[in-house]
Amino acid sequence: MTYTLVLLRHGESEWNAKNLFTGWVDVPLSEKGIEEAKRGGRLMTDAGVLPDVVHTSLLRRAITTANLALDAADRHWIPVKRSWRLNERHYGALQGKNKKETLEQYGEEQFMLWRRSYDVPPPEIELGSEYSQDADPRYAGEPIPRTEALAQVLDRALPYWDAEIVPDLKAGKTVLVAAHGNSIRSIVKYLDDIDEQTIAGINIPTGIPLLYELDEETLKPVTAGGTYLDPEAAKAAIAAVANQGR
Ligand code: DG2
Repeated sequence: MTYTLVLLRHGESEWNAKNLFTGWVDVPLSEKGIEEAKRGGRLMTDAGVLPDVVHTSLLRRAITTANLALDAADRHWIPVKRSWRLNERHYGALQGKNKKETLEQYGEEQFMLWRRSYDVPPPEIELGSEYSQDADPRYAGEPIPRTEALAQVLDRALPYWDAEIVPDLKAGKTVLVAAHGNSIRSIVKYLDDIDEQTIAGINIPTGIPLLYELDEETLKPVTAGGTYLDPEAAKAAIAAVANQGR
């Protein structure tokens, strides 16, 4: 027997479309992102993968994506759990900056270190600045970061995985996780035992469900890397994420 997990990066956001570093800034989906989210739901229906429970971040691009996808799959009624631990990685002082301009200003090496290195975080965001979250009531009392690399995302996502997601999987529920490029990369790294160098080359497309069947004993993937429900579309979209900024 296997357990079923579906990882879904939100549809394109308005800031993805504008090529801005987003992180914890709470931006909405673009029109294209809304359509991607609905299509994600139809892909789940067509594949016969119907979630019993959904876990989301606290950011509206993931929440709206989950709502639209589940509505399209006629599963809008399932229980929902949300946590900041599934938020996008905090992009520190880069939040709100244009990716192309940042690449031009700092050069390829620094740009990619900030975007994809495992443990080099961007500079910290200034408290009280336009795109910081220190006064945001949804994070009150939580140990919220001022910047994060993927390593820190994994450190805060893993306790949530163990405490909230694993029990749902073990109860035999089909679990949908609606989250973000880098919070999903951290989960993929953990599930597939991907090393720190290799994970730099793994990108997650928007709005295409990634299905994992997990071994019931080990909770490790039966098929390494899982299966995108639209593999062809995923290939093109992954390349586009990899090339952002260029
Ligand atoms: C993007 C990821 O996060 O950007 O924060 O800019 O998945 O919430 O759109 P998402 C952001 P990259 O790390 O791919 O540059």
